[in-house]
Order: sequence, then structure tokens, then C-alpha cells
Amino acid sequence: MKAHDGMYIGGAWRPGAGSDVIEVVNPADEQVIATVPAGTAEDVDTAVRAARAAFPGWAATPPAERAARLAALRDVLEARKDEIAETVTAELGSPPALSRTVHAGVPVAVAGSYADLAATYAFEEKAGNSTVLHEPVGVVGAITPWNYPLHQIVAKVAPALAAGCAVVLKPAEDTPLTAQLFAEAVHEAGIPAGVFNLVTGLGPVAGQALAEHPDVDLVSFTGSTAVGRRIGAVAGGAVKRVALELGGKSANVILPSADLAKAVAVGVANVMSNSGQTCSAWTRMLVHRDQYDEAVELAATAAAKYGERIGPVVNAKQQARVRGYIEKGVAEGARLVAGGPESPREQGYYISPTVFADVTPDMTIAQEEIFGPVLSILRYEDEDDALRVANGTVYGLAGAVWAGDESEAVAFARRMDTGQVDINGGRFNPLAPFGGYKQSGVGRELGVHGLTEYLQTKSLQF
Ligand code: TXE
Repeated sequence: MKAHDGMYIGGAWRPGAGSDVIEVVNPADEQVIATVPAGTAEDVDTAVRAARAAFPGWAATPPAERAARLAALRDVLEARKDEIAETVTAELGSPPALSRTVHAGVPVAVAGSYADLAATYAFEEKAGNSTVLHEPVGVVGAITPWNYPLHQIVAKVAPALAAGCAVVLKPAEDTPLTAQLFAEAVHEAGIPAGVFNLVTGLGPVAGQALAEHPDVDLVSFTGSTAVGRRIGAVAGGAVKRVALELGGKSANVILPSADLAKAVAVGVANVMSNSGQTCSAWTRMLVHRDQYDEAVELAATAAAKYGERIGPVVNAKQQARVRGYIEKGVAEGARLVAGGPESPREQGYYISPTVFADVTPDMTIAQEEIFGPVLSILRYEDEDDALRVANGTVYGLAGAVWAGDESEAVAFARRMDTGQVDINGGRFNPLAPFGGYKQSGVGRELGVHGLTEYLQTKSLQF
């Protein structure tokens, strides 16, 4: 597969300071498809300097012009959708249809939403006898994961650019080719040199150097809670801004009045999509005890059907990790009703769509993020019990509620300790703020809240 052998810094592709490379592997067949440079601390420093040099000019660019560049970026992403989808499929292993609609499609909508917001947001407003200025924070270090390779990049870079910030991106080592395509798109969209820079590399090397760089004003990170904690500590120590989008263990609460068959079908699809590698996935299905057996049967059948359509997980490490959780579920007494720890294919990092019944809230599989196609079905006695179980993890990223009456679902959703709740299924909205309560993170992405993460306020008193 086509790959650049350099980094995109200061508007051009240039060789890295070191000679190490990262092998990009197709998880569907375990073949190496490309190599990209493994960036060093020196490369990160070069990129941060380029961003710093470009920042004043971009910050002073009228918002309407920034909006025009973002609209151009949106158009390039749209025009290159097929190529993006093929690249995501090659390095993440996602089925082609999912790559086209979600992996390539959603970023177009998000980039478009920030073109609109850059044009309409009140970067200056009146408050009594003051004028409040919303100014860009400065140089942003963005560190992204592999699960939605392009979405995770666009959800950080588009609002940062809309705000007037300059960015250095360190994408996940598993999916650098999509990041390189994004850099090409930025270039084609006419975004000035140095405003966006790409350093590919390993997390503990390039990622860490970016998070610790003294001239980075804000670190925006999406990934594991363990790394997020460390980045939060570094940012706190340096008193710099930080946004963390971490794990989840979202509850899908099916109230007795809901359309059970629909709620279960959509719930299973939600967990299995992208092979379960979605931080907001509804990994815990909560069902009333009277409907429990029926829901388990429906879910097991739906999961077995999903088996033919599922892609692999991203790498051997994730496959081993997910299998480990499935084995733990069995060992702790949960009942396997679909799938299991054995890989369904000899080649590729596949996991069968797996469903556990008789899961209790204290089990590891009901508490920890698995990040694979594994659903746990829990039983509840009444609404208060359902709420206790739903809120009973350290996470609070997303969730869902189903009820016959929408207002009943909304009343329950108001009591949930989580950042986003889908009512009777929900639909993706690029303007809806996304982010976590509790240990799911700090800050919000998407929509106007995603934009304000990259702004700081100054008030002028008259
Ligand atoms: O994440 P890492 P991994 C969760 C999910 C998954 C687990 C492990 O549960 O099973 O995390 O995945 C960079 N300093 N999520 O190991 O390591 C790394 O290079 C700075 C949830 O892939 O956190 C990559 O760019 N950066 C999630 C990014 O951090 C470092 C999405 C994420 O990798 C670093 C992905 C360091 N010391 C995983 N170490 C979500 N919230 O959507 C690594 N990185």
C-alpha cells in the first residue's frame, strides 16, 4: 500500500530524524502492507516549532477564511472517500461497507460542522460593560487511537483549526496510513504550512514527547485510561490544558415497556459493529427479569447471524486481550450463549461475536472495558435496581434507554451518570457534545462544546 516515508511538517513531507520504521499490518490476513517512519522526540520538536511559527498567522486569520479552508477540507475528504475507506479497511480490517459509511463518511460531516461553526461562532461578545474575546489556546498536541482512525483525528483537528490553533498530530501506530491521507487532504485544502503537522511514531516515544513538550499548550488525547491518566498528570504538572476521552462501559437499559425485539437487535448490532472497538459501545444490556430469557435468546440468535459480517480486531495484542476477558467471564460464572474465546478463522485477528448471560454487576466483564465484540446481559428487578447497575462502574461515557414512551426513557436518562444517552436507538449527530462523566474523561468533542475546548477567554473591561 502507498505510504509516505516522511512526516508532514511545515507544509512538506520530510524525512524523520531517526531510521526506525513502524510496520503496518492488515489484521484480516496478518500481512505487512506498508512501513512508516517511527518519529523521535526530535521530530516532535521540529513539528512543534513549525506549529508555533504558524500559529500567530492562523490565529489572526479571519474566522470566515478559516471556515473556507475547513469547507475545502470537507470537500477533499468527500472527494477521496473511496480511497480513505480502502485505507481504513486495509489497516484496521473493518468491513468495506462500514469503512465507507462510518469511517470515511462521519469525518466529512464533522469537518463540515466545523466549517459552519467557524463561520458562525461569536468569537467576541458583550457581557455588561465588558467585551469577552474567545481566543485560540495555541499549539495543540493531538494523540489519537486506531479504532476510528479518521474520525478521531478530525474530531480534534477540525475544531482546533476552527478555533485558530495550530496542531501536531501523533496518530496510533496501527493506523498511520489514514493519518497520512488526512495530511494530504489538509495540504490539498490549502491550509497554510505549519498549521497542521503529522508525526507518526510509537506512543511511549513520539506520543510521550508530544505530551511533555513545554511549547504545547493543550494536549487532546483519546485512548486507554492508563495512558490518559499519565497524560493528565503530565499536563497538570505543567499547568497546561488537557482533554481526555477514555474508556467506557455503557449500559443499554431496556425498560419493560420497550419494543424488546428491536431494542435487543439494535443493541447487539451496536456492540458488534467495528468488532466492538467503540468506546461508547453499549456493552452491558440491562433487561427486566420477566423478559430476561427472551432477550437472551434473541441476542444469541442475532449475534450468531452477525458472525458472517464481523471484521477482525486491530492486532494480536487486542485479540489476546479480548480472549482473556472471555475466558475470565466463563471462569467467573457467566453463561456463554454465543461465540467464545476460540478464533473462528486460522488467519487474521478474529473474535466471534460473543454474548454472555447471567452476568452480575460485580463480574470483571461487567466492569472493565473489553474493546471487542462481547456483550454482557444483566438482569434487573425494578427501575431503581436498573439505575444502580447502569451507574455502577467507574465509567460514564454513553448509554441507551428504550421505553414504549419516549418521555419515560428521557426520565430514566436524566438519572444516568453518563455523557451521552441514545433514546430508543438514537441517531449520530455531529453537533452533539461527546465525552465522559467520571473516569471516562475530561472535556467534550464535537459541536460547539468541542470548539470551546480549544479556546481561552479574555475579558476587556470598559
Ligand atoms: O491504547 P493506547 P491501546 C482502550 C481499549 C483498548 C485499550 C488499549 O480498552 O483495549 O485502550 O488500546 C498513544 N504517551 N482504548 O493500547 O496505548 C498511542 O500511540 C503518549 C479506548 O491501543 O492508549 C496511541 O496513539 N501517548 C479508546 C494512543 O496513545 C501514548 C481507543 C492510544 O493508545 C503513550 C483506543 C504514552 N506513554 C483504546 N502510550 C477510546 N477511548 O476510544 C500510548 N500512546
